Amino acid sequence: MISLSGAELAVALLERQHVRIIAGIPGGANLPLYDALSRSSCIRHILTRHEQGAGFLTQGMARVTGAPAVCFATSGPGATNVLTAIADAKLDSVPLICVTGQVPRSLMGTDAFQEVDTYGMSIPLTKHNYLVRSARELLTVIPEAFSIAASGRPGPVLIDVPRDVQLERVGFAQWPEPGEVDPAPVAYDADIEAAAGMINAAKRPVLWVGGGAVAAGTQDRIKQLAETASMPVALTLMGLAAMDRDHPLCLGMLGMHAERGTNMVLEACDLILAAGVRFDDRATGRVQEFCPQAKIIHVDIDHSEIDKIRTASLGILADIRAVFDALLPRVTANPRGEWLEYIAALKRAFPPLAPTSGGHDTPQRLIRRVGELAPPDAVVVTDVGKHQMWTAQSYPFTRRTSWLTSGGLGTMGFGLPTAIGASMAAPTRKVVCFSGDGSLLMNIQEMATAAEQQADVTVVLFNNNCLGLVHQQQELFFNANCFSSTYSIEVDFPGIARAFGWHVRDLADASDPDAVLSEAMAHKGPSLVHVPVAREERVLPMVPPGAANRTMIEEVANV
Ligand SMILES: Cc1ncc(C[n+]2csc(CCOP(=O)(O)OP(=O)(O)O)c2C)c(N)n1
Repeated sequence: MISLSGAELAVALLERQHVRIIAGIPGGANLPLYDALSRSSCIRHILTRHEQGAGFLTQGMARVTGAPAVCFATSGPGATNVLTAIADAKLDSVPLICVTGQVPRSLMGTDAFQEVDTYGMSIPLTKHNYLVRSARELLTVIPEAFSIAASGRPGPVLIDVPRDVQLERVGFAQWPEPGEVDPAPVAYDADIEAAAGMINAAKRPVLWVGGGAVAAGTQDRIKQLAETASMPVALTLMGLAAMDRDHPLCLGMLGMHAERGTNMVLEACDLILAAGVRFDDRATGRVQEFCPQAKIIHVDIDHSEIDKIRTASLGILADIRAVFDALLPRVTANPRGEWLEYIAALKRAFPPLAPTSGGHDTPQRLIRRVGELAPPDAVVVTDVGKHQMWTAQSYPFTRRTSWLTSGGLGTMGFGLPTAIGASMAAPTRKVVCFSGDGSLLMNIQEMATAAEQQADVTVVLFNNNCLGLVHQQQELFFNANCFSSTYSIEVDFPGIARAFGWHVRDLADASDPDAVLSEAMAHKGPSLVHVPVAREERVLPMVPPGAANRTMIEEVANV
């Protein structure tokens, strides 16, 4: 008979799930868990400076590996602080497992010290959540949580464990099996046949892929399918690393800040093979006017996505990789010369605004240059704002890039802790984080965590001393009434980073910016590259929110 406390059991079950790093912050309600964790011989704890930082650091690990990763938070403020990272994981389908402490069962519902209804608050933000009522329940809850987080469409799971449950002793004869990924649904052969027939018959097909296709590991198959059928590939924000940016059939990103030609190609296509996309409004624009001439084949592992926004001509519920494997031998090679010529003409009429070579005179060219200096398998992270869209438009993504951005929730503050987590999970890979001054300040305390861990993270900070993307929207859509989007003091970011023990380089006074950038990129350990940027640097084109994707604003007069 094995006899353990609930806390010891929880830690042992996490070890059996091959968890090797947990990020978090201790407090009264999870101290038994921390006490048990201190005796683990294989799990390392990363003490962040804020629970939101712990949540995003954990997301960084989960996003880079595709496997569930775990964070801890205490009850009350610990739990409320981590909720943003959980919501973010839900919208971007990230297998985050959050274990929170709760007040003892006898105090629940009494407004006890640091009591909030973590279970209730997390229902709409998680894929699944648990309130554990006895230590014995942990034997089923923890393996099940790992299985749910990683199976089908991945997502966050929260496990709330009252303090007295952590202390309760439990005896059991046998360890449960670790939670595994459930088998994915399999497509009907008739649907694969029908999809292949539709692709073969199409004159102007487009392959449209998103985060789901990347999560399914379909990068090589996307290239094969595109090349066989001469089917150009449009990418959502989350799908940007699904194809080499410089491949001739890669159309880049569609939607609000697309390549202009890409949105026009989608206007003209007669078939879309949409794989692992969720028809998000930032991608489709006014959805009634999205791809007006196209039939839609929608492939997704989550049945709730099919027909959710646009009714598909053919919906296929299955693992995208298996679907592409089944499709490839049935798709006939076709040069589609007329279609590719039409696309080339569109590209000539609407030349890409993204640079094709790196430089230092604009943020976009600098991003391209950083990409040239980084290895092809770099982990590229962003915060949220103009810098995020510039990166999406200009970074030379390859099929080996890991691209970590807050696509669904659009959470400022995502970048730094996520980048630290990515470097913890992939210590041999280069991690670059493009950030803005507004975003960086939202989780800047995690610079201390990065210094402590000697995380190999290069943060490229585009400092325009304003909330740039909001400022741009006010310029465009609120008669340039730029209220509350500029700062009246200039924060000394290089000074702050130095105080946290970071390596710092400033392009403000660099006589040879390329040498400075190259040296910063070669540095091992946390490093900041400070890049002053004019407020007038805009993200263009821009489709006004709610408008059709063909309605692109291409220039703005300075105000
Ligand atoms: C937590 C959070 N609050 C508010 C917003 C709304 N918002 C979107 S972009 C943005 C400005 C971002 O500024 P900065 O990080 O400096 O980047 P820039 O746009 O200047 O590149 C704001 C406030 C958000 N996305 N996330």
